[in-house]
Amino acid sequence: MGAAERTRRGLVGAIAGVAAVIFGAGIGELAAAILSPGSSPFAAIGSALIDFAPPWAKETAIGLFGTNDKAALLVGIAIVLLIVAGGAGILEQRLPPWGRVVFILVGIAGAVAALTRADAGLLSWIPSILAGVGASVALWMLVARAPAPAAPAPASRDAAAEPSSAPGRAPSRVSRADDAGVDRRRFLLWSGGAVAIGVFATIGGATLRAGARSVEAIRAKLTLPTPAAQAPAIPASAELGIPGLSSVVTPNASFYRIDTALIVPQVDPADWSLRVYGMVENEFTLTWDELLALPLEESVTTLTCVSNAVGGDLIGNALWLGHPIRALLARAKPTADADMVLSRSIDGFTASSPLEALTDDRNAILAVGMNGDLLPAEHGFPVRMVVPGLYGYVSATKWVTELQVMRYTDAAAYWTQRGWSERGPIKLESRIDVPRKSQGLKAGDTVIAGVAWQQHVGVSGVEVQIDEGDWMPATLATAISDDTWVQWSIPWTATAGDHLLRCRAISATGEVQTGTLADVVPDGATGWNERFITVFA
Ligand SMILES: Nc1nc2c(c(=O)[nH]1)N[C@H]1C(S)=C(S)[C@@H](COP(=O)(O)O)O[C@H]1N2
Ligand SMILES: [Mo]
Repeated sequence: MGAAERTRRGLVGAIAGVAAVIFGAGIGELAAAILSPGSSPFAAIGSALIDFAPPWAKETAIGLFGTNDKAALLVGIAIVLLIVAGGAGILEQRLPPWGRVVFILVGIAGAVAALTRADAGLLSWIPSILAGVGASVALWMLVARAPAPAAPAPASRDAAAEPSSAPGRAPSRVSRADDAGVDRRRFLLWSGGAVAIGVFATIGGATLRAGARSVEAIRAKLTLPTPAAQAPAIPASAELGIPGLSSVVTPNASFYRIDTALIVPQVDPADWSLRVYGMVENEFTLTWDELLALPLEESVTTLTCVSNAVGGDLIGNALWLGHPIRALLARAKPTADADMVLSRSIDGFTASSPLEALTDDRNAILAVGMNGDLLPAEHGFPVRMVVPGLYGYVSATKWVTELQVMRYTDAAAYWTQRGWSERGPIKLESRIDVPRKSQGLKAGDTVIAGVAWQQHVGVSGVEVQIDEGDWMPATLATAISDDTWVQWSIPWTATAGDHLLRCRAISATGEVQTGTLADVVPDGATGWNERFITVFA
């Protein structure tokens, strides 16, 4: 076989492989939409990749799984799959049936991944297996229709040598070159057909799934229950109103989102329940209606992600509505030797919170409302936890369905298994928000402003340093409470040239924010936020 012929055969194999995989993936997505949304072969593989992320990805992993990273992950999986598909097609042409075997193996891998999901149903393996089998049958059919090599010279062939009365086949009067053209067109037609079916099946699946988003419709029809206890009105002086400064309450639409869920869990409140069990005298289960019948209290609490780097934006402040978890635990009666509550989400995520933080006088709540609305789906609808003073990964379980009272020595939560600390009290931090840009500031009177926080401890002051000079006290806005961040500002007469701005907070207990840099792993970053800025004349 010449080099040109080898390339041609390779190309044909690759086309067959890619078309077969698009066909199979489409069948899989459609089957998943019908059977169970979580079992999409794509989502199953993506979720498994998230859970089994290798150590080098761990470092920033909690911060990584924001919204954009999930899209990037899916695109990445698609690209890898297409490359594997092309390779398998080439393999199938050279060494049948090994290309088909590759597809079956990928399908099995997807099925295993789907079955390992916490929300896996009995049928979760079916879509991936259908996808694998579908792709392999398509590959087999396409390769069987691969165009024959073009003959070097049509004239060298003797038409009479062809069996002139082969059953079902008219005596060949066309030249071999024309035959090749017909072959090629037929192959491309079949390949195109496979791709078209795959694309239509994918679109069909997506449409079905969108229709099945009935949970969103259910959510839209619900109204937030009236609070038994309202939060005190937020003082006007809590908001400095400086352009570019983060607003003291973060709107839901711009609230940071961090979780490991590739597909946002769709939980119908009617199906929701919370099981409180483990080392308790009185195990019980709470339904949505039972929860709403309990007194719901408003509170304002700032949530922070342990992956928030110094100066980062994985922090937000909201008005929550929920029932105190300490009341539920009082009803459950933990035994004396318990020291931890493992909260579990419907998708298998777990967080380990100190029993004490959920039973002391702080506002640890089972929240149903966020900023006057029901929880948005991506923030945990219908029910999540909010605990002042603890990073989200050890406390803020969204789509929460279980509270298991236990001991730290008996279990490790999701991120603890991945190298993060088992406990995560929030560290004292502060951030410069304005001046925002590192370029473009004009010399003259301006303002430096930002936010500072150490939830449940509180902030008593913020200091700012310009060009390594003396630390100068900034003015604090009124803090909503010790459980929230506080805005701060300081006037600055900016002179032309390059400047270095720093800020540090002082806690309510007198602790000065350390300048020692610590990475986000294993229990949160420390260090001063610095801003380099060029001021123009
Ligand atoms: N079910 C579930 N809950 C979760 C997580 C998760 O991955 N799954 N991530 C936690 C982390 S690390 C953080 S910082 C907060 C973020 O909450 P938000 O997305 O509402 O801002 O949710 C927590 N709750
Ligand atoms: Mo987090």
